[in-house]
Amino acid sequence: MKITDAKVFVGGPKKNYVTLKIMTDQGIYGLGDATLNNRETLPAHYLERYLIPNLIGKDPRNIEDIWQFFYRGAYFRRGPIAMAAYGAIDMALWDIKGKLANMPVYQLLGGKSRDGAMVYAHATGADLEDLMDSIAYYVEQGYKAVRVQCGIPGMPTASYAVPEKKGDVKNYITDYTGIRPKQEVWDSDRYIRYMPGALAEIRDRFGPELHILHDVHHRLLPREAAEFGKAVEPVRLYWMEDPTPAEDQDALRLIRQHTTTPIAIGEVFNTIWDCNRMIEQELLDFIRIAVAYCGGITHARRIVDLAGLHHVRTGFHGAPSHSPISMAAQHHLNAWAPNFGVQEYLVLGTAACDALFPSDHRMEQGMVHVSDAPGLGVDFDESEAARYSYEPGSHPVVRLEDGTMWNY
Ligand code: KDG
Ligand code: MG
Repeated sequence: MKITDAKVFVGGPKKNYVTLKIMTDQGIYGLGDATLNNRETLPAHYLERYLIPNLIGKDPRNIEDIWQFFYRGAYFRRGPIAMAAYGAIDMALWDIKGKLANMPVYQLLGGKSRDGAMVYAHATGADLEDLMDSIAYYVEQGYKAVRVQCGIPGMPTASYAVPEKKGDVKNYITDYTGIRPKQEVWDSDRYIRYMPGALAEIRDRFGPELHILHDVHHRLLPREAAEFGKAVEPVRLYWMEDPTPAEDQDALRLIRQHTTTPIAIGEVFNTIWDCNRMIEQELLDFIRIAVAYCGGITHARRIVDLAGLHHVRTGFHGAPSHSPISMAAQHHLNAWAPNFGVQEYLVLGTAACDALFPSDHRMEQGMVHVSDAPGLGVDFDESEAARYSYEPGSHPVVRLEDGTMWNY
């Protein structure tokens, strides 16, 4: 069996999805997602220019060897752009293998460990009252877990994932007005003074059963994060996400020594080498990698297995930038992983997105039920894809009030 061709498509409904389609001499094709939010054309270019010419003629069943060929063969390894491109190839090859075996990918991984995988929604508000309405909306729909973010009184601008005005649903992931970023102003002190009380009010209002998650988005110093984690202990958060910038694996030790609030980290990691020390030293509770820019199913599974040895559960990244293809790859891993925790899940659920990526993965009452179709269980409609093209966008940048650059 041989790979005969592969194509890359960039675009989607209000998204720059990077979709890879690998064709074979047996008429079976596989789909992968190489979307790297706001840097979408780079993995696309890497695939088209460097990787696809080396894929043609290879046997698509040799998933491991193809992964190693690209990773070890590159010399300049790792990094989000390369790992997103390898990840798309890897997903597409698992899709092909599943179609060949006439089995859904979760069966090839070892079968189901659960019937449904718990997901969490994003609730947001310009202020606490606005956030309460947003949480209530998701709770009424049956979600068992909700991430909560709200505006901080006195903060000069809206902060991470928070709308400027009450009732606004902010597209905080990407601003499509161009590649020059908007600017947010941040003040850790105001945040640490306000947010623990707000989280306590949310717990009082929604009761003990709701899983409450909160994303600090890399904004605090280790000592501040330790103080924050300690202050929110009575709320019993499901997790405190990205308390400090992710590059420093050892920073988590100080936080850990001071608080039992669970720590989730890893949405910017690309390889096992970005997180092996923190996992082995049990400095985190949830690993947030994304199959999309972590080298695909082959490499993500290695991280999940290492995590499982150290009581670390999964909480895969699932921001709206992930296309339904990599979300499907995660649904299969979530169905299998013995150490599954929760899946971030943003309901894009628009008719346009469903038309571009038809699938029968189902989300009901805050649980995803994986499709039993062979392979990844998602298709891609090329005639729909022809309606879209790349639109430049960017994340905001963050500064302190005196102008110092800070972490988005
Ligand atoms: O592209 C960056 C976003 O994916 C990120 O800001 C979202 O932190 C995020 C999350 O937890 O979904
Ligand atoms: Mg996050």
